[in-house]
This record gives sequence, structure tokens and C-alpha cells, in this order.
Amino acid sequence: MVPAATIAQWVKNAVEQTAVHDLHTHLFPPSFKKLVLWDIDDLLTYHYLIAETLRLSDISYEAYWGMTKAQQAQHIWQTLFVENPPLSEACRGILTVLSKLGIDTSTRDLGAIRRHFPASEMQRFFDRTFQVANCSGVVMTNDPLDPVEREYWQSGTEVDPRFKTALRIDRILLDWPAVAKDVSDLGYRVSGDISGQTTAEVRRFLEDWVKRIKPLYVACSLSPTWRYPDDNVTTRILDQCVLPVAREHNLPMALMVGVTRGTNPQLRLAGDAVGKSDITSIHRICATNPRNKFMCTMLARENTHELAVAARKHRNLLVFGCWWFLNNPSLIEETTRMRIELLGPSFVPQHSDARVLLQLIYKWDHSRTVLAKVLTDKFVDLAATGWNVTQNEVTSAAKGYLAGQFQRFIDMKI
Ligand code: RAT
Ligand code: ZN
Repeated sequence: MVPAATIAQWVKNAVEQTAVHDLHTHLFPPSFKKLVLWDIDDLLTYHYLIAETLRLSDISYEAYWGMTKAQQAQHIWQTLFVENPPLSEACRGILTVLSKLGIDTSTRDLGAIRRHFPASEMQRFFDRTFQVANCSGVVMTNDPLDPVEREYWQSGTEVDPRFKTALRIDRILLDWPAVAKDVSDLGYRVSGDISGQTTAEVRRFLEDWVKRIKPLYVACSLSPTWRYPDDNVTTRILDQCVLPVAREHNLPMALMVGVTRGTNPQLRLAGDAVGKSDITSIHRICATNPRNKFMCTMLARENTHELAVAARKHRNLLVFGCWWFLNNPSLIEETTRMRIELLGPSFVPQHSDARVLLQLIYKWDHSRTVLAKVLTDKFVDLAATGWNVTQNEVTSAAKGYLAGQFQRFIDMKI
């Protein structure tokens, strides 16, 4: 029998050495200058940390938002790292990034840390981050209705090949009639009441953007109240526009379900929360559209088990990632264990959701540690049955989880 320590070493090596393909981030290539977030002040003003700071500091929301980014970062550092121990996952993440970059934090002096991130070094940090995170590529979140982003696409800005695209369509699905004006301003004959040529024109809009950005998938985040099918515009646009286009191009539709936007509007982007969602809608959308592929991640811990069960029932459903509030080691561990037990190799355990380039370093370091722990246990359990575990199968499992499962799903004939 292969000893447990040997298996642990094989798993550790395989998980560390496999370059990850990150399926969902909010990162942009260096050429999309206005949208790039990368340095220590960007790390500190991540919305996860804003929410944590405004719990501990008695500064008013208005005063916080009235500060410059540098002042906000200083306030967050002072509150979460100097006046309190930085115990949360988001705080620990910053310390992992600094430590992996060899930056000394012993004096707890933000000024000294900042000197390691001169603006002139931005481009160099892209290569360094991908290398330290051992990441081969990231999928962005691309919203054609964001005027700043759209400008880069329309002007043919060159895109670093490590950055892949995903067509994000939240407003197209969820924001009628308001979105009609924005789509029509771009030259499509759509109306708020979805009359006339609207559905054909929305299809044309989607086709044009598929052609322009060549996405790996189409994506939308949905609230806990989302139901499919429903007697509403979202179902209509899904059925008549999005799913036909996605089917035609073999693009999975990624459903990110369970976010309640703006629970506390004063927190802005940090004000979204989680709610329990309806798994029967996932079953129905997969079953009634068997020629479409779906990816799904759900935000509530309560939904993760039933989502894994749903994936057992629908081969056109790929479960991915521990999203946002689930991206914490304790929850990643229980979720990954449970998914392996129910789905074997056929899921994508994690994505980073990084908004700031350097976050790739900590999000993947922390997730790899958990994945290695769980995978070791699972292979040790196999060895205990008398199965002759080989290094090859360990390596190929790690490769599948970190990089291969998405491609398998794309290539699968349904
Ligand atoms: O994780 C996040 O940063 C969230 O704010 C959201 O962006 C979420 O991941 C999403 O894609 O909607
Ligand atoms: Zn996201």
C-alpha cells in the first residue's frame, strides 16, 4: 500500500505545480488602463475590507466615501491591521500577498509597504503575479454596457492573451425597461416593453458581442428570488435570446445565484448580501434546455449540497467555485469534500473572483492548500481499500480540478 506521506507529497507537488486556469475574475489586462486595479491601496480598498472596516471604525459612511483612495486605504490599514488583529480571510490574504512578494510587514508601516509598488512597475507586477500565483490565465467579467470597458473593445485595444473573456449580461436579463435605452443608443431597435423586433435585436446585440470579444461563456448573477421559468421578462429574454445564441456557439450560460444586491446601499459595492435560492429552477432550466450547457455557483452555503446533487442529474450542468462569502477556508474545505464525494472529478472546485491583480496570489495559495488537504484524504481513503494509487492519477486529478474540467465540459457532446 502506498504510504499516506507519499500520497500527501504527490498531491502537494501536483497541486502546487499545476498552473491554474481561473474561471471567474474581475481583472483586466494592462492595456485596459482605467480599469486595472493592482497595488497595495487597491488591495486595501477591496470591498470585502471596506465592509469589515466600517463595522469596527465609527467613521460615517459619508466621511469614508469622501476620502481619497489613499486616505481610505490608510484608514483601513489603521483599523484592521494596526488597531485590531488582521484575523479575517480578506486581511490574511493581504499578508499572504506581501509575504509571497518578500515584503516585510514587521514594522506595520503602510508607507514602507507602499514603496514596493511604484506606478512605473505595474506591467512588471502582471508577470510576477501570474508567476507567483502559478496561474496560466484568467477569465474576465466583460460587460458591453459599461461605457468605459466598451470603449476599449470598440477601439480594438490589444488584450494580453492570458486574459480570456466572459460576456456578462446582468442588465440585459434583469434591467428592463431601463436597459432598453442603453441598448438602443448602441444602434439596436429594442423597446422597453419587448415589443416588435426587440428579441431579434437583443439576439443581434449578443451575436455582435460574441463575435467581438469571443467569450468562453455567458454569465449573469441572480437574486435568491429568481425563478425559472417565470412569467416575466427575464425568462423571455433567456428563452428567446440568450439560450439560443449560447446554444448556437456552444457557450455555457453561467448562473451565479443567491446575491441580494444593495442590502445596505450606504456600503455601495460592499453592501450586497446572500440569500437562499431555489434549486428547482436550476433543475428546470437544465432539463428544459438539454442542448444548452450551464455552469452554476450558488452563494448560500445551504444551496451547495443540493446544487451538487443537481449536477449528478444533469450532464449539461457544471458546478464551479466557492463564490464570494463561501471563499473562506472552512467553507471551501467542507464544500470541496462534499463535491468530490458526490461528483468525483467532474466539477471545478474554485475560482478566485479577484478584483485586484495581486489577489490572485493569496486566493490561489489559500485555495490550493485546502484542495491539497482534501485530495490527500480522498486518495489515502482509496489506498486503504487496497487500490494501488499511482502518482499519475494523482497528478491528473489535480490537473483536472485546476485546469482541465472546464475544457472537458466545453468539448462534451450533448
Ligand atoms: O465577489 C465579488 O467581488 C462580488 O462583488 C461580485 O462581483 C460577484 O463576484 C459577481 O461576479 O457578481
Ligand atoms: Zn464575481
